[in-house]
Order: sequence, then structure tokens, then C-alpha cells
Amino acid sequence: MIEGDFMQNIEFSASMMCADYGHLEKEIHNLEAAGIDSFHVDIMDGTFVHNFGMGIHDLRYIKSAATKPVECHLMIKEPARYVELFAKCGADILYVHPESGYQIGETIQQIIELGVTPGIAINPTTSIESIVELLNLVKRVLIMAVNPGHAGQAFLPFVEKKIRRLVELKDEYGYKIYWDGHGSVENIQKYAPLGVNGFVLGTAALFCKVNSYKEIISHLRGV
Ligand code: S6P
Ligand code: MG
Repeated sequence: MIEGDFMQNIEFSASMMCADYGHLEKEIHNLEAAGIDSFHVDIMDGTFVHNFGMGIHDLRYIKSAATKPVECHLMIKEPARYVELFAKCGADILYVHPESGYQIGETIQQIIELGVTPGIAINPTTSIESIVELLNLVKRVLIMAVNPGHAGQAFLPFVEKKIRRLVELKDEYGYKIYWDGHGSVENIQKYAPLGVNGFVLGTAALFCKVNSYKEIISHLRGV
């Protein structure tokens, strides 16, 4: 385990798609009491990805029950049509995929004008070269360590090269790097010291486990 202070500054976001929907309010309170930093809401349209995820009602409810920020990961085609709606429903952070729209730079500017923190989510097979200009606009880069669409997938190790490149460019462009997909204890311990600022926690580290959220998050923080 990496010692003390360093891990205190790593951010953890709970992938709410993996939470217990029968007790959502309790889940939110337990996660906050355990020290989670934010809530990650996966929005899917069945077209951009082959699955349906959460929607605006889930977002509204989570926002109303949470005190920590709520981030929306938009896995939908032409997100420009809906960013205002997601902002109105309480998203504090909006991630869009560069491949999901024709004028994604304009969409990111729209997000900024709405007063929401802008981010891009980068698929495992999307190159840094193809999105480098977008780094001028965003505050957050969400590295997909799995193909988007489902929880519980295996990590694609070739994303490491891209992470190293994004770490090199981080100070020049002024963004933070976040990890999404199979954020396991092993991956967190390996990639946080390389320069990943935060991790989305799903089934690999947080949900469907024997230990409590508090025990898991405390262990990740090394306390
Ligand atoms: C995947 C989605 C993610 C997952 C999360 C699951 O399309 O964007 O946010 O919900 O990463 O984590 P895990 O540990 O089950 O892979
Ligand atoms: Mg996600």
C-alpha cells in the first residue's frame, strides 16, 4: 500500500450504476460517510454504446440525496442536444466522448457556458493525437480502461501508453486525469503514482464486496 498523504489526495467516484437501487438513499449516505468524493452517473442511449444505463430521473434523485458533486458520463450520440437538460438536472461535471458528436468542441463550450465543469472521455482505441486540441478546453480527462457500455469488464492494459502521454501533457494544458473501468485496488496502486488523479469505483473495488464501503475506501487511502 502506498503511504499516507499521497493517497489522501486521490479522488474516488462511485459508479452508481453498480449501487443497490433498492436502497439508493442509504447507499448515497453510506458512500459519503465512507469518504467518497463524488458520484458517477453513466448515461447510455443504446446507440453510442450497446446498453442502456441511467437517466435523468436517476441523476435528479442522486443529486437531491447527495452533498458531494455528481458527474455524468454521457455515452450518447450528439450530446449537444442534451447537455442543457443534464445541467438542469444537477450535473456538476459533464463528460462527453469526442466520437459522439459532429462539433464536440462547440458542445464542450456549451457545457462551460452552462457553468458545468467540462470533461472528455477517451475510449481505449481513441488516440491522443486525434483529441489533443480538445485538451485546451477541458478540465478533466476520463480515460476509459475498458470499452464503454458495461460494468465488470476486464482492463485493457494497452491504455497505459496513453496514460503516460496524458500525464506528460497535463501541466501544459491544465487538466486532471481520471480512470474509468476496472478500477481495481491493483490498478489504483499502480496508476495513481504515475499521475492519475482519480478513479471511478465499480464492481472491481467497491460494490458487491464483503467489506464495508468505509473499510474499502480507507484501505485505498492507506489509512
Ligand atoms: C462503463 C462505465 C463505467 C462503469 C464502471 C464500472 O461503460 O462508463 O463507469 O460503470 O467503470 O466499474 P467496474 O469496476 O465494474 O469495471
Ligand atoms: Mg463511466
